[in-house]
Amino acid sequence: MASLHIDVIKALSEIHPKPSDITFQYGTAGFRTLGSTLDSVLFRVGLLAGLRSKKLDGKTIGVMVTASHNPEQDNGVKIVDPRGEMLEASWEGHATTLSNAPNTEQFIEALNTLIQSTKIDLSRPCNVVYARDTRPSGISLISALEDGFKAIGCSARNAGVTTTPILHYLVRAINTKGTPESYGEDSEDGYYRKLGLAFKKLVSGRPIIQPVLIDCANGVGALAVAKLMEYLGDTIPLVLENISLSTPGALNNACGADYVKTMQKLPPSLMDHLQFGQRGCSLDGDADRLMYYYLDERGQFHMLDGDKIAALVASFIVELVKSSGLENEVKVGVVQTAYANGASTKYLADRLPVKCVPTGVKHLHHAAEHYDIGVYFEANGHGTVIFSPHTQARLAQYQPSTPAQSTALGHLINLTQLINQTVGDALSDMLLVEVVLAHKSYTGVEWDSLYVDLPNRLVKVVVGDRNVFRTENAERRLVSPPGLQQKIEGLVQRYEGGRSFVRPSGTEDVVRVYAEAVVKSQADELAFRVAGLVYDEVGGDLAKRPKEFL
Ligand code: NG1
Ligand code: ZN
Repeated sequence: MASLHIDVIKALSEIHPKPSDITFQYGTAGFRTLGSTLDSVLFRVGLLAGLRSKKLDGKTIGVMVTASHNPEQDNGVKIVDPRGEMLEASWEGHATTLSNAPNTEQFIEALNTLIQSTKIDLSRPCNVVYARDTRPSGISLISALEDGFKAIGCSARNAGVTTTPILHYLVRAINTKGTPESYGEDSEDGYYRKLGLAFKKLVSGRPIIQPVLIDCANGVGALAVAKLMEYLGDTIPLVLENISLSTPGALNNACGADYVKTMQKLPPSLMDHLQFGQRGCSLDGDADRLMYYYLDERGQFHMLDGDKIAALVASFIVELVKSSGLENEVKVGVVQTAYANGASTKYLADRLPVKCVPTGVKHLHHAAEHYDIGVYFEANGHGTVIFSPHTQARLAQYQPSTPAQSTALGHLINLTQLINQTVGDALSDMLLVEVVLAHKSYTGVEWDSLYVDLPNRLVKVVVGDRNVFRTENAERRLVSPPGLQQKIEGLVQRYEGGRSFVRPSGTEDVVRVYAEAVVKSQADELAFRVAGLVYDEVGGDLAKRPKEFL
């Protein structure tokens, strides 16, 4: 029976000591906190990824170093399972345990416990592929990670500086190479080629696409979109903004998808760049979120968020399935979270099955797998479409009986190639949106008018311990602290079209409060009053109570 190389692990672990005053947690988006505190975590994740690969008989595991839409000084790391999905939930706990072992000795003990409890055969090979976004702290964090790979002795492929979705793509492509399920060439170029080719086929014969402005959030998306453009030819003119990768502090600062969604306005840097009526979109720092928008002729800002993308894309796919003659056997469904705008849920539920799940991509992804074609989007712009293996096989062998059916079938097959089915992908989603708009001859205006968003407001409340807030019913009701839910409902009743819910964040030490109402000022007021209830509940200091929490 092979065993760990204790001497090697010891020596390397001593170079990456755990800070004594920090407790780490592998949350919904992996580990995420100040980049300067993460050295030991990265080293340990290196070993954990190696063990995960051994456990899965040498399948390639992905490791992505990023803190997505968070400020530049933050960083993070998450592990990607062999099919390109998020790490299996039961291993999140193992990651947390390993990261918190106070010293080398106890870290090795924790490793041994993990190996025994999960029955890992150390003689198996291990393979990983890893990448980082453009954060300056990523450079040294990557070398800590590489020390972890060295300590466990795994073969590691460096995918360099790239987007999160490209890393997910690579993981699936490597693991399916040479099999009937082959996902594509296992290289970054292979990814661009696959998307570019599918896009060209899908827009061929459609009217010329007007230039789209892309806010790259001063992040890695700027590099990726520039490369993608080489494979798109002249099919779609893209104008890149916020591409300063070397300006300190610029990443996600007053730009990017999270800024647009939270502030519900145009990033100031785009003010004189976006023409009236022109479509613009914002990526986040690792290019897995996408928010669209346009300015109308009065200069008013219209946001087209993840819910609007879901509505556009799901309706289009339903139409294609129908036109191809497959509507009785291929069922399309949508997955959302409680943050989905109530108007979007109504629009979608009138047309197809809609499921609501707790926040976090893994919940959405897994629920979407239950449909033949599952469309999932978070309101913040993270989402994708997944086609079940059975559906893909059916599309491949189906014999259409009319030319119209054949055209629709061709489009569906091309969509399976255009869409990054492993995870939400801003680049792939942007091309998908443009395909649908081109097919429907929609501008932003027609797309926006599919339904009218209910005014809404999202606020956060800083509390001592967010774990006292527990929820049920896909996070739409609080079960703890006792009595608080009734108070919230009492308030909600007083607002026309009122809806509000409270849940602890999975990525920050805060409680989030969401509210909707028919009128914007009422949505704001409801959010702040519920936030006030939350604040009072946790015994917040009245003197420090934010004054807007009425
Ligand atoms: P938390 O912090 O749990 O609300 C946020 C987003 C999620 C998801 C994760 C991962 C909102 C309200 N929440 O989670 O949807 O994207 O970050 O990045 O947008
Ligand atoms: Zn992101």
